[in-house]
Amino acid sequence: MRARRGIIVVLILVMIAILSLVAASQLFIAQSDVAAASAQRQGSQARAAAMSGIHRAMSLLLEMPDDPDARHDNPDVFRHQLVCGQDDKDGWYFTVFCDDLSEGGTIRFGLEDEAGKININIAGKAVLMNLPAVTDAMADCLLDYRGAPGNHPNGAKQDYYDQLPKPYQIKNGPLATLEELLLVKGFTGTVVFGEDANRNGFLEPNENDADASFPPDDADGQLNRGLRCLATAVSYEYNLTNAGQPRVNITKGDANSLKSQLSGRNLPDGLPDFLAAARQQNLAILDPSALLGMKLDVADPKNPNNKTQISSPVTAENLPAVLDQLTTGGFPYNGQEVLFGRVNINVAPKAALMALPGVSEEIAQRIIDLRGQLQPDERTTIAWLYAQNVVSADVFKQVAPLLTARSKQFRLRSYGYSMVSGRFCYLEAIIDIAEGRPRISYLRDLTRLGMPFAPSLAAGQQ
Ligand SMILES: [Ca+2]
Ligand SMILES: [Ca+2]
Ligand SMILES: [Ca+2]
Repeated sequence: MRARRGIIVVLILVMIAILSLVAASQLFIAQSDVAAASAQRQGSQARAAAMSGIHRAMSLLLEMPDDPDARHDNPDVFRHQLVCGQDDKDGWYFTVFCDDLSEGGTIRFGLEDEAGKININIAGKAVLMNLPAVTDAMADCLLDYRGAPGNHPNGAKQDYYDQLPKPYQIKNGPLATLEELLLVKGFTGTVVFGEDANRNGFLEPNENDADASFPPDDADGQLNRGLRCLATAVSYEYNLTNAGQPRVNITKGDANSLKSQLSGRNLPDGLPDFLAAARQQNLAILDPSALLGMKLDVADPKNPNNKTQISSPVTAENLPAVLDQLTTGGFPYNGQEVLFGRVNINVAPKAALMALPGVSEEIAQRIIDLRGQLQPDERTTIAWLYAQNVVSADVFKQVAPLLTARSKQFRLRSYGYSMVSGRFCYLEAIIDIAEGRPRISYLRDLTRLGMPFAPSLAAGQQ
């Protein structure tokens, strides 16, 4: 009897032990659920904070689409901005930034103009080869990859890609993103992204230790940023005047219809007659800049053997109106015309300017020095490049077809964070304002690259 009672006591004790174990583990599960929910909430808050940075950039572009100074480095709008909460203890912040390409620069608090870069879908071989680390063979491979016409002796056709361990089709068309360059033979991660593995604009120890750790680098104490800040796949604009009117195509229609289209366009006296005469002769004018100093032999209608020479009335003074109003055509799109990949002379960094034909380092530097002194209305066309004697008429005519004075797409990185939790979100976006209203045309989560920099640096506390 006593033995039975003893067994019952032991059984009861075992049951109690099991029940308390179950209770403890339930409690543990409940606690982990709370922790997971909190982490998830903080992750969503970090993402919401980073998205707020992108939306701040969109509203600035809506208000000031044509003010490069307002968007390029504006810490009051983009640096350590409180999104929700009260202060450093419970607040969520964003910082919007991009690379500062000036000598010794790290980051600036603003946006990058995609039109300030060389467009990899438009650039010819010579321009591509002027980009850092792009060889003759790499330029040929890119031309082959995008299906550019012509013979590219050092390129790679589909058969090369068919023999890769994981074969893929080449695009035979424009690349959608800069990252797509990584699919082109020769364009390695180092060429495209340089040494900046975490894409934060700062040189970290692993980015300056040669091959001791990823990424590969040259340990020279300088951050090579690769093509990322100099090349783009997404720059375009509608072929419109600054007032938003379609430009007049001087290579289309007969002489009379051209003349009637040109009336009321505020063009120099005599230019409609000159263009009508050129049209009558079916003269190929490749770009409105060609009208600078152009001469034309015109036959006397009564005596066709008697020819007189007429001169284009386009000069440095009236060049802005000529370039704003006239075109030699764009790419048809949605019932309008689009110009792809023109480089914005008002914002392009030095290395992008130097990739253009006829632009030496000295000229690139002069462009940069001078554009900071121009009035906003002088920057509305590219005419200042010639009117201010930065380049000769010959160089201007060579380079003008590749240039614009506008930007319509902007790249930025937005970092959302709290000062205490250690949670963060790191996004990269492209905002497109070509249609007027800003829209996000590209969004990529870079959070896996790690924290771009400590929140205290964004806050200016170190
Ligand atoms: Ca870095
Ligand atoms: Ca390294
Ligand atoms: Ca280096």
